[in-house]
Formats: sequence, structure tokens, C-alpha cells
Amino acid sequence: MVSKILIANRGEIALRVLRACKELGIPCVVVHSTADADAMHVRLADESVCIGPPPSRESYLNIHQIVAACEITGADAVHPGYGFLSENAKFAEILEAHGITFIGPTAEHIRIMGDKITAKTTAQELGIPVVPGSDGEVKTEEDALRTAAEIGYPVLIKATAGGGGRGMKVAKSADDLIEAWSTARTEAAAAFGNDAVYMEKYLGKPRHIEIQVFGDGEGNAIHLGERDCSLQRRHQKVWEEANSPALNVEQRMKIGQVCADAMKKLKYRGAGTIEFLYENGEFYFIEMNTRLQVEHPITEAITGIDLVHEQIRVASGGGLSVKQEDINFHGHAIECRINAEDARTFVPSPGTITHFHAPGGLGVRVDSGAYQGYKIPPYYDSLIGKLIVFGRTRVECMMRLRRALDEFVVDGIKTTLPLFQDLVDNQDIANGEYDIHWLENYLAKKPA
Ligand code: MV4
Repeated sequence: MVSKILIANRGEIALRVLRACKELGIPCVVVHSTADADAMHVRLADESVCIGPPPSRESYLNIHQIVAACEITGADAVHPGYGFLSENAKFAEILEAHGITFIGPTAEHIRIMGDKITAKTTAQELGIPVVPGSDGEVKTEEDALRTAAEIGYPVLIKATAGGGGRGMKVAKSADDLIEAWSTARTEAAAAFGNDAVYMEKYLGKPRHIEIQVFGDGEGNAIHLGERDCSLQRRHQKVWEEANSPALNVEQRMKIGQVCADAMKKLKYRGAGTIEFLYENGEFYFIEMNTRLQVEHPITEAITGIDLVHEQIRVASGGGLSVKQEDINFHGHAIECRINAEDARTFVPSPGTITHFHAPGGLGVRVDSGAYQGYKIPPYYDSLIGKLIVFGRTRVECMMRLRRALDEFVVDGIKTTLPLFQDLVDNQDIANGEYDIHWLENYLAKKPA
């Protein structure tokens, strides 16, 4: 059983994890940089330790400082949140070597999924459908040409150490294949120190649909349905919804069961997300994330299950609190990511929030550490909060979202709230008709 949890993160997710610890009656410690001394989660925590100066490398990514903070405070478990050290296998290993529980999967599973070729091979072996492509690494020009001829153009070259859209190159025909392949290798070597690349059939208009899974590490696993995260800009998700407007119950339960069965075979522990591209009724695995995700609250809204409680239970050896047959999917949820950015240019807008009013009422949840007078530091990502709205139907959810957006006030800085005011009134969005390129096309066409 874990007796004291150290939260190795900041912002809204640190607050989210803190709330779960408080509900479970588990004492918690937060660590923070000098730039975050006035953060909400630091104020609310039982204990806090300053671990370094503003740059992440010297604070939130500083493993030695975090381990030292555990030893000083007697914390016997670490929740990494998302980003930072959440998918760092070395960090998980170092904690375990110090007798500290990492609230997440094993270092081995983090490592498997962190290498995209190994992840895809593993997924395929576990019975998950994958995008047609090369059998592992594409090492030579001949390899590249032969594989592309087999799967058909256009093809996409991806870096095995990449992920999240970094280091991808499209080749429309054999004429641009060699250049795409060699550029991808050179860029991968420079960006990740690993020049291994692989090839996939390029899907033109897919949706991004991800399945939430959970395992107890002993061979029991469940799925919690999907999230549609197609609305994104430059690989940053903007709006997520559960369920996906594109799936029916049979499709949901079928792909969900495939994922849960795969996690049983893997003996996966903790929360995970299996990412798919979805096109013409077919799912194609692309990556797996071995952490809690930003958009997890929409899954909580439609299942009623607290994912952070579940992570802590599983890490404590208490197993999952629910069986698959007890999980019901009800209603619809949408999350809007509120960033401190200009809603048109997406240029970051740090500074002091002069006035802050979060919406409320039935079906409205705001996860944010922001408050009136809070000064957003310029050193970290610009997510300042998430608006999560639930309704019995998608239509009810959208009506409630429109009302919640009207109530939301954040003055003194620029935010992405105006973008959501536009999206909630858009006909394609109302119809649920969008793919991964929809938002970028919309922003390119939008009049000034
Ligand atoms: C693809 C693809 C089309 N075909 N793979 C981008 C992020 C990384 N997770 C995988 N990505 C893509 N992989 C094949 N075979 C298109 C994308 C892609 C994308 C995927 C999900 C969400 C947004 C995206 C935006 C551009 C490209």
C-alpha cells in the first residue's frame, strides 16, 4: 500500500492528482520550480518542496532532485502526471531501485511503447490491427522501394524514436521516395539520436480515435471506450470527445475488447491509451501512450470511473475496482483545452490573469489551477485549464458547452476561448463530421 504520494508535475494535472490523493486520504507532497511557488496545487498540498529554477531540465525533469524530495519527505510513491517524466523508463527504474513506487506501467512496457517500431510489432503480435507497412526498420533504398511498391503509394516514413507527429515524411510516388527516406533518416538522427525509420501506407482522411485501457499488471485488463481526438493543430489536441461521433456501440465494444485482450496478454499495469487512425470503418494502430492523458476527464464523465483513483489502487496492489461487464457508457462529453494563447495565431500569451470566473452548473467541470491574480509563467506549455462538459446526448452536451463558454471569463491574457465559441456554432462540428485535417483547413480559410 502506498502511504504518501509525491506529485512530480505542475499545473492542472498536479491539482487533478492532488484532489484524488485527498479523496483517498493519502498524504501528498508536491515538488515545484521557483517559477511555480504561487501555483494553486502548491498552496493546497500538505507539503511542498522547491526542486530548482524555472527551466524544466533543472526542475521537473531533474530525477535526482525528485528522488531526494521523496527521501526528505518520506514519500513512497510518485505520480508523474503527463509529459515531463511520465514516459521515462529510466525514471521508473531509478524510483523502483530506491524502493519508491512509480504510479504507472513497468519500465519494460514504457520502453517497448517508446520505440515506435517495437510498439507496432508488439501490438500486431497481441492481435491489434496495424497500418500496412514495412516489417520493422527500412534500412536501405532497395528496402524502401520494394516495401512502397508492395503497399502502394502514397507512403509515410516515420522515425522509430519519434511519435506525436515528429519526424514524418510523405512520399507520393517512387520519384520522391528516396529523398523522403534519406531526409527522414537524417532528421531522425539529428532530433532523436536514432536514425531508424519505418514505412506505412499513408491514410489521407482518417480520424484519430484512441482507446482507454487499464490493467492490474497480473493479467486482468479492461477498456473504457474511446475518445475522438481528431480536432488538433500541429499535433496539439484542441477539442476531444467521448464517444466518437463516428462509432456505434458494436464498433466500440469490438475494438475495445481487442485492446483489453491485448493488455491482458501483455500483463499491462496502470492506465494506457492505444491510438488508432480510423478510416472507412477500419482501425489502424499507430502508437500507445503509457500514461494518464490530458483528455482523460471525458472518459471519466461517460463512465463515472475516476482514473486517478484507479491508478493509485493498481499501484498499491489493490487491483481494478471494476470488471468490464460493470462498465456502462452513458451520455456524451466534450473537452476544450483552454490555452494562454492567441486564438488565431496560437502565439503564447503568458502574464497575469486580472479576472477569472469559471463556469459551473450541471454537467460542467473545469480542471484548472488558474485564479484571479495568478501569473502564468512563460517557461512551460500554455495549457491553463480544461473545460469538460457532459450531456445525456451529444446535442445536450453542445448546448451546455455553448452556455459554459459564455460564462467563462479569463481577462488579462489571451486565451483560446474565442476559438471554441466559433467551433460550438459550426455546422460540421454540430454534425460530428471532421477528420484530423479539418481544424487546420478551417483555420486557414477563416476570415480575419
Ligand atoms: C499517420 C497519418 C497517416 N497515415 N500514419 C501524426 C502523429 C502520429 N501519432 C501519427 N500521425 C499520423 N500518422 C499513417 N500511416 C497521419 C498522421 C497525422 C495525424 C494523426 C493523428 C492526429 C493528427 C494528425 C495530423 C497529421 C498527421
